[in-house]
Amino acid sequence: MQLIYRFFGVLSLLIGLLAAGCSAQADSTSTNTDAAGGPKLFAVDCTLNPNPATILQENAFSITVKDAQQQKITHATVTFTLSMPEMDHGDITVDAKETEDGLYSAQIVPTMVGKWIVSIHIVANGQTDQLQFPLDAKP
Ligand SMILES: [Cu+2]
Repeated sequence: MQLIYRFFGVLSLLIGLLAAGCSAQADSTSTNTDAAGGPKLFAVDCTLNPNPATILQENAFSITVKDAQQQKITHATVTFTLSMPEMDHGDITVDAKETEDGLYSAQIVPTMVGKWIVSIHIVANGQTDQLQFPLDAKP
């Protein structure tokens, strides 16, 4: 029982940290760690504008990708996949474009109000990493 409690304690702390990353001011960024808690290949700063996201319109979602030495990672292949963890109506995947060195952006369009997860898939230098960011979508 105690183990389960601890697990959820750590999990909710992690989710809290990740949520803080994307629920900060629309024009601010913050650093997030690997959701899996493992050794992180890439450090990601994430920006959502507007924040919270607005449904049925384009919202700019951007990430800066760096390595463990804080060097920007260029020429990565980055996709964002939106899903609603509490529902089962499919995923929306978009390819992010590198708009400046190490900065990858795409427009995301949540289709309904509620809690969404953006799964960020990064392939760079022969390595793959995946991070998850929760976000809220409002009318
Ligand atoms: Cu839904």
